[in-house]
Amino acid sequence: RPRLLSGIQPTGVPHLGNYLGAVSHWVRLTRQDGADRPWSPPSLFCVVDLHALTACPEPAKLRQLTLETAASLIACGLLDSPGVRLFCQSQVAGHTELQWLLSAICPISKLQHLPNWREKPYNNAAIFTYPLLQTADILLYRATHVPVGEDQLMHVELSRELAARFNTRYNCSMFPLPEPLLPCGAAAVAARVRSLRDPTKKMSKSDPTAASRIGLADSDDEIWTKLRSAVTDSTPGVSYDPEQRPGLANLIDLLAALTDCPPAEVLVRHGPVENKLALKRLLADSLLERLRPIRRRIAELLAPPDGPAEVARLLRQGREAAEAEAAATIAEVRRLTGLPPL
Ligand code: AQP
Repeated sequence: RPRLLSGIQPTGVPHLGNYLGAVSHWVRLTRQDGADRPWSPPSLFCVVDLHALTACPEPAKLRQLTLETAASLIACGLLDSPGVRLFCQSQVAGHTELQWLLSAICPISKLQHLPNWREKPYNNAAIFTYPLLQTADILLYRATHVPVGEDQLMHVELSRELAARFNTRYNCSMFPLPEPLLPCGAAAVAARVRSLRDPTKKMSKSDPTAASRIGLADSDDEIWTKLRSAVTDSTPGVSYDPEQRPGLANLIDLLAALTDCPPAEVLVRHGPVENKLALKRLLADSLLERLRPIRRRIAELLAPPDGPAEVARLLRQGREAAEAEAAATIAEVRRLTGLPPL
């Protein structure tokens, strides 16, 4: 039966790319109700703290960001629909066990072909093998659909290949082949939100330049300062041309995704947009309207005396649901592979 699963790394406060490319899509998908809701509960979302270890974070920083990431997802409304659960990856033991079993059937060349380990500035074995952990994250819950941004497509493809390989090797139909779900409709442009400082790169939590991204907890002033200085080009006026004017197209794409309007029409609908500053002002208005309630809710969830107790409670509830699913998969996988039961 269809099952949704996705995750986010606590490597920084989630940014507009994470929000438009992933989290708001998760919220939309889990809100499909009545006869239209295809998902078998629980729909699972996790803060993938084991993945974040590849960047060797300070322990206190990792603890804080795990909490802030969870609070950000809750503030975006992720847990507002029944049957949705959020948990912390490292608190469910099956992820690493399944990763090991999958590493035993994965050819080394499959990992060598993935670009990330060459692009990241870290030198550790986990940066090479983490796509296997990502596959385990998905297969542990026998997820069928994985809503992600464009940068994750190759990793979901690996999980399809390994699911098929496992099924063939052990002559079973243990794992469904998971499918990626990219944002669609007007939001499709948000599958790859670009850096505000360098439109050839994606917006990223780990970019050392804070002005390259808009964080979900940024203040009004921070948002406006970053937007005002967003890199565009020296051609006068405003037009939508992703090839020739990628910086400007990124801003138009953001406005399109926020206002649910195709990018080619957004300048007409909001027009006339006479110059780049006017476009940035329009975008700032839409962004602030969308992000202010989220920022307020994040602060409430993290501020004592009530939170982070509420965040911890919701993570506990999610962990219980995830553990039940994970235990069933691990028991079956141990049987199939010839390992004794736990
Ligand atoms: N720029 C982006 N545009 C659209 N979607 C994005 N995602 C990430 N960046 C963009 C999507 O957000 C989800 C969670 O991502 P992640 O935290 O697991 O890791 P990531 O993809 O590596 O994101 P970052 O922000 O770039 O983190 P760092 O800097 O730590 O590597 C995923 O679905 C992703 O596609």
